[in-house]
Amino acid sequence: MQELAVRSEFEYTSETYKDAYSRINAIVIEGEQEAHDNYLQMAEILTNDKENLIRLAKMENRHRLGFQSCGKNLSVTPDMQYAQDFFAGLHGNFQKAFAEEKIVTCLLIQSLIIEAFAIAAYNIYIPVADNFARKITEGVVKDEYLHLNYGEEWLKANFETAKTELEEANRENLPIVWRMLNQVEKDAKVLGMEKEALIEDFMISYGEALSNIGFTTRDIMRMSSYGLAHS
Ligand code: PL3
Ligand code: FE2
Ligand code: FE2
Repeated sequence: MQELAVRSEFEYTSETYKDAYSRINAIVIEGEQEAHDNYLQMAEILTNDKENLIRLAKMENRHRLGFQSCGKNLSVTPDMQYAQDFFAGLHGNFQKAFAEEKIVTCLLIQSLIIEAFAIAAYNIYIPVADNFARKITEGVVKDEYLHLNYGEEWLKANFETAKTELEEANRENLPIVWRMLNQVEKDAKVLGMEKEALIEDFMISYGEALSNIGFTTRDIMRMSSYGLAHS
């Protein structure tokens, strides 16, 4: 009944909590850094929309600084090497797509998959966060909806030409997300976040985005299940 209110400040300073936080905090910092870099790279391809994409990149930079201060506030040193390894799969696929100027794939990876993952993580984190981190995360998650919307709008406007590449990019990248979720499950639980809740929130944001872009319910069901069975 009072579950939300009973997390004491003591838990946030326990060694168990701080150990899990050193990885989760690093993941979020690395994710924001990569998001920043990804929007700047996309600005090089979508030159018509350059200003807008640079604006999004700057927001990601502020997010990174915010989460760095959350770690400092708990006297936690983020394990950045762990986080770089965590993102290696999506990072590699984004860089490959960028080199081939496959902007549809770049948008799917960053603006749909990574943003929906961030939205799920931040929404589930907010009710169990310490007061300092909660305020920061509440501000950040509002921006992430704008980023998801950016990808949605672009892909919706180009749906007919983007459809095949979107399906292919979904098939290659969604299984990576399920693996990332499995990898983070234990640490997330220490912070009070359940894997099922993360999956549910992710599927809602990602599925709604695919629907707004123009996919049918049938398409969305098929696309969402890629990789789930084998994760
Ligand atoms: C895009 O703007 C940012 C990308 C960040 C990706 C974050 C993924 C986080 C997955 C880890 C789940 C636990 C999150 C805890 C929240 C502080
Ligand atoms: Fe962000
Ligand atoms: Fe973002």
